[in-house]
Amino acid sequence: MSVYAAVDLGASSGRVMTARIDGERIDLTEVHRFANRPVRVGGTLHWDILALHRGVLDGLRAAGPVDSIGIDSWAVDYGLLDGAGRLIGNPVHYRDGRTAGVMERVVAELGADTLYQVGGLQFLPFNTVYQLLAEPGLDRAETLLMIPDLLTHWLTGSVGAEVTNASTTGLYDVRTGDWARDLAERLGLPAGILPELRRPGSPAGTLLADVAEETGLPGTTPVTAVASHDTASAVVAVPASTGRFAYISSGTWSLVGLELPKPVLTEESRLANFTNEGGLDGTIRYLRNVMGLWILQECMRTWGETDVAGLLDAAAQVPPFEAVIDPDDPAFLPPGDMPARIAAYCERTGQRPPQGRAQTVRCVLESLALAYRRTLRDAVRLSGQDVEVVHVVGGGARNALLCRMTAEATGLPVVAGPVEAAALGNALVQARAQGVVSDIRALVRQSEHLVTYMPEGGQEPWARAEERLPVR
Ligand code: ADP
Ligand code: LRH
Repeated sequence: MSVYAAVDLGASSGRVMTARIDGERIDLTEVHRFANRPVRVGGTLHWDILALHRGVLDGLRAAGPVDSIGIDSWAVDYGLLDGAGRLIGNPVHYRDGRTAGVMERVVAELGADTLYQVGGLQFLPFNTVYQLLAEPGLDRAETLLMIPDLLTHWLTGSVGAEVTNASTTGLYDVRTGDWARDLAERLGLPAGILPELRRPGSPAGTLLADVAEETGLPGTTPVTAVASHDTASAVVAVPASTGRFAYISSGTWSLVGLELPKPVLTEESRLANFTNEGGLDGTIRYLRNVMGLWILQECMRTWGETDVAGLLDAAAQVPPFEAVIDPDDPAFLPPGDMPARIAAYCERTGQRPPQGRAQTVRCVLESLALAYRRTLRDAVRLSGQDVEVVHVVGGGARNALLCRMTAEATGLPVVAGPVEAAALGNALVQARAQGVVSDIRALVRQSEHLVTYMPEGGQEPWARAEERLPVR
């Protein structure tokens, strides 16, 4: 029996899980979960990075002795170290407004095509490259570490840039699999701060003496670079049994797309705003960021409501398609009063705003399912790869109403689970690196309880609802 600690930090919560693997099965146990609450100070929205580090240490203590540790987190955000290895400022949240206008300026200077040919990324205002151009601490910086690399550094002292997360920066060349140093220089960014790249499965050091003391673990415990972008780890654990599958990694964001052998960098793909992020073993995660359950989370925060199951039950009872929104409208990106923004969107587009909480939730879920329908259709068209099943993984796999709507809207069977896909993918990459596992997806299929939703009812009402949305 081998045991791995998977640290998985999502935008809404962090967790430390232990994964026990006997070659036939993987059993995941949550040993510690903590809220990930951003903090606004001096007008800037930050991650509470020390609280996250504290959560990692507490979780590792709760985990007990393990064969290896791996860390994954959300993408694009980073910390900068000075020449003495000290953190310069507290990492800023990708939803902070400091990048306003930066992407537009860079696109005007370099051209969208140049950027897309190199990075292959969806144009999102918070991509690391745009954040760095709005970064006051850059002139003192010696090293850029993405969030999982920073937390790994604090455990081990080692410095490196894991590739799946590096691929979300806009400074990584998706064609060569190396940093795009030329592009960095052209933008006036110091390419010297980009650390050596690490592939998932490679060693990332052993625990520092103070970390060993704090966690009660032996200092010889290895830390392994996993597919450290949480979405990459989640895709690793998609329990697909065919190559013709799509996935929706469903949490704060919905990452909707395909796994491909090579990037799609066509003009059409750029105009459809698809991303080509790096996956395990050189695969490409060809997907789009759909705003996701973030909108529901912010509605609940606004209402002071914590019972998600109760809200979903109520939403299932109200009439369909009263109002639809484009969840990717930039109005929904920053934190705030989402019910009011949904109402404003409806008024702007000549629709009657949802009249209560259940109606609002129904509107959000139907609008997400519609966005999945559009996105998957585009992904298939742009990549030429056909799809026969949609796998929903992450916390959103627990949302039966949304899974049912997704099956209807796409006309495809939806297989829901695993919920903790990112932690599973994290642990399984460690296990594979130690030779304990060979076929990751087969092991997930054997171990996890999955629920299938068949597309009942025609796609007709979805096609009509789609016509109410702006063409994009
Ligand atoms: P992240 O990694 O982005 O923090 P998660 O994968 O943890 O996100 O998913 C969180 C989401 O899962 C929540 O926003 C919520 O909508 C959904 N969720 C969690 N539990 C349930 C549940 N019991 N029923 C329906 N949805 C749920
Ligand atoms: C999901 C995620 C997504 C990124 C976003 C910033 O947690 O990593 O893949 O685009 O956060």
